[in-house]
Amino acid sequence: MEQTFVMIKPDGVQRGLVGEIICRFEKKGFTLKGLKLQSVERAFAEKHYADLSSKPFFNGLVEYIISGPVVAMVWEGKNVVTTGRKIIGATNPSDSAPGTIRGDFAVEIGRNVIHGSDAVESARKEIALWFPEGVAEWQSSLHSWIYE
Ligand code: DAT
Ligand code: MG
Repeated sequence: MEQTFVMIKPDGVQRGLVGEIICRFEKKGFTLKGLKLQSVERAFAEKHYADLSSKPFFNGLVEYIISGPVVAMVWEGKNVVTTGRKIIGATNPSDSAPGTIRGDFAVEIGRNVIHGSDAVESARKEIALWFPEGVAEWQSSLHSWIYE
């Protein structure tokens, strides 16, 4: 089954949005496979965002990610990468639809509360980076009520 990496950024943690965000993925029917609160080092944040290292906002982005603890998660389910991105909403909260996490809880692109992998391949890389110890193996007892 497909997995994605989701991170609640330091603003989401500081603003007390952890429960609300987990709730949205849980209620959708996705399965939580990994979860930890963690402060990350600069080099680790740079590795996570390596693809953006040439962007003018890269340094600010890294400063933001290391400014406080984040909540790193792995969620599993059918099409969870694409659907997870829809639950999260557009990168710039000015464009994120109401009902999405960024649409409901963020105003600025540099404080957009949450990260979600953008493709199955990047999800695989990000899960390996953030959860080198591996994730839990379990199946929800609700599985047959969510999948036909
Ligand atoms: P996303 O987080 O939606 O996958 P991304 O991977 O393009 O977006 O960029 C990673 C983060 O970098 C994004 O969540 C916020 C920040 N960012 C992106 N574009 C930006 C810009 N033009 N100005 C400032 N920050 C930006
Ligand atoms: Mg991205």
